[in-house]
Amino acid sequence: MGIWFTEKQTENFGITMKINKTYVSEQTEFQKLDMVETEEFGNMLILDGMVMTTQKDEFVYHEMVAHVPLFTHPNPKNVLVVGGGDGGVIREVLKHPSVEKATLVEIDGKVIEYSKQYLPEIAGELENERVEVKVDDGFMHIATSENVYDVIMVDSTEPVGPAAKLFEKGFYEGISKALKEDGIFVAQTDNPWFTPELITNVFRDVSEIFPITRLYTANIPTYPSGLWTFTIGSKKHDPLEIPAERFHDIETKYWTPELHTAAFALPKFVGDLI
Ligand code: AG3
Repeated sequence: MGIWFTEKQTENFGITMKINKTYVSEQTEFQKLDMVETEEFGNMLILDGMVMTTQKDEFVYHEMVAHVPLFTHPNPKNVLVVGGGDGGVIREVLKHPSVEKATLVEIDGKVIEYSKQYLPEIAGELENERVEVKVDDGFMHIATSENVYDVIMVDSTEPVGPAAKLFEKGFYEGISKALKEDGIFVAQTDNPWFTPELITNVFRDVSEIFPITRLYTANIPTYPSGLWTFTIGSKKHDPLEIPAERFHDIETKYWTPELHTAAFALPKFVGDLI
């Protein structure tokens, strides 16, 4: 039998996993944090009852958040990750040799602490010398940054609790200001089955600020519906017009140069949302 965990993804639908062990179950200053070992997906971080990452499928999300914008920019040097305290996006960012500095601004220091302890192959690069980790409010960090970043990645939770303001138009305006003149940003924008309006609204808001706005998807089995979306806002470089020679060799398990473009081919009902 064992113990089973269910994330209620909607009022009437959920995903259920067998739990072998609970390492941490704690109310932090910002959210409920659980770190568990699952039978099927390895160690897993849960925030406010929602699956954030698992050892088995984390590579999909982290590669797709990092490599799509980083290959779209011709020479990304200064990169910011908002949220993402597990360190997975940072690990992927560092695979790009042009990146001189990657700053992580995570509001909840406990996410960083427990990820280092229980998700070492995800969080390991947080100690890298090219990385600066700040335990701080990403919204405020953006509001006080001007013309500094080449690429910004928003690796947030869902638009409830501490991350709610990271889905508002004012935040995207701040991101635009924090980016350099040819900057690019990407945000995780949930799934088209249960949160279609979110995708529509974010896409509209971003396209009112950025001349190039694009939506792409990836398959993430432990997230609601498995079909995940990401929204890109770019001032100059189009992710669909990348010179082939820009793709340099990196070690990945999901991202490929072909997939970089294919990920923007949307199922009809998803394309109809934007
Ligand atoms: N951040 C996005 C997770 C959203 C999942 N939603 C859910 N389970 N309802 C992931 C953080 C990984 N670095």
